[in-house]
Amino acid sequence: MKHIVSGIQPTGSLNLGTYLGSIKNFIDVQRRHPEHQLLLFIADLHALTVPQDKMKLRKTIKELAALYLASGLNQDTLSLFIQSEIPAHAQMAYLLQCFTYMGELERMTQFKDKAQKQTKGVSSALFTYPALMAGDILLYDAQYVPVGEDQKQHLELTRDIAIRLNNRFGSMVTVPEPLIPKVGARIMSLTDPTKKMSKSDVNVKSRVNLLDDETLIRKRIMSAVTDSEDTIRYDTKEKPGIANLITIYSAITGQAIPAVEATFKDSDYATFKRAVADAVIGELAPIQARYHELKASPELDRILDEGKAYADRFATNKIRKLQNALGLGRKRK
Ligand code: ATP
Ligand code: LTN
Repeated sequence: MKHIVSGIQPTGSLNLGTYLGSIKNFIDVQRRHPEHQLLLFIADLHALTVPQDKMKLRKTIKELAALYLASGLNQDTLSLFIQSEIPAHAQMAYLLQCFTYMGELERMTQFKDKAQKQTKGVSSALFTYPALMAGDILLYDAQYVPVGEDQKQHLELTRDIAIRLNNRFGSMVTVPEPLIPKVGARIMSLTDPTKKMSKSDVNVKSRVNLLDDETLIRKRIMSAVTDSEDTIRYDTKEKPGIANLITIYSAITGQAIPAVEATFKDSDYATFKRAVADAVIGELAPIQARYHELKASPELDRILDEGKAYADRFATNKIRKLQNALGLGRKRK
């Protein structure tokens, strides 16, 4: 079975930006590669590289798993699991650190950005994060790795490490290819449409969270920052607020941007915003219903157990193969 692997960090509530930019992309990747198994995991070990609150972390892990499932991923070709439940991830991270150079890690821009934001000291795990991520991917011989543009550098390092292992030990791992959405919908903040919609924005009015109720979604969209021109056209420079609402509407309905402009050319902003709110509510309502159903049933744990069993078997074999090649311990089958 060929594998596609990706991880998501359990560090906050999912919002419309992550849904349209990331979850929808996974669904699309599954549709384009029906012969591959998608191994999707909640990257809780990655989350631990910066301080986390125990109760919040535990809640977010389950919430994320249920939301991803509720969003319409095809379960026939999906293994969903929790990273820390597979010991091979931490083992592989250590082994790969022995094949990753300081200079390579020092070049990682995400480390530099995240390290700067830490007020109480920077953990060494934040520095070695890319080796953990490389392990996540190489453990499963992933052929493709769907990620956002921000993860491109980590993927390049993963490929370098894979090639290094193969040069040293023969064919040890598959060299993965990133799948980066080309024109992925970039959803902007509702209060400052020049910034992306983000879960770490202190202003809660800047986003729609996937679990917000209908009244709140309507309120957020109706009060989204726009301009005073009162014509609906796509212009990210002059009219970033309206352009963002057009992008949201287009991403949800599947209508191309010019078609959205044409539909609303005679509408005022209030009418257009009502239509965007209706589209968002219509998209999220079935996801929320399924989410609550999953959270209340044993199905979620069953799915996570199945995902864990599939991943664990594959990953344990790979670790053993690498340990044997390295001369660690006693030779094992
Ligand atoms: P943070 O606030 O910590 O930067 P975030 O809200 O940007 O977090 P991430 O967890 O970094 O969310 O993003 C997960 C994935 O979702 C990434 O692949 C990213 O490209 C995508 N994504 C996040 N926000 C948006 C957005 N506003 N529009 C499109 N895609 C997004
Ligand atoms: N670093 C990624 C999450 C992540 C991941 C992975 C993605 C961890 N391990 C393996 C793809 C493959 C992020 O912050 N978005």
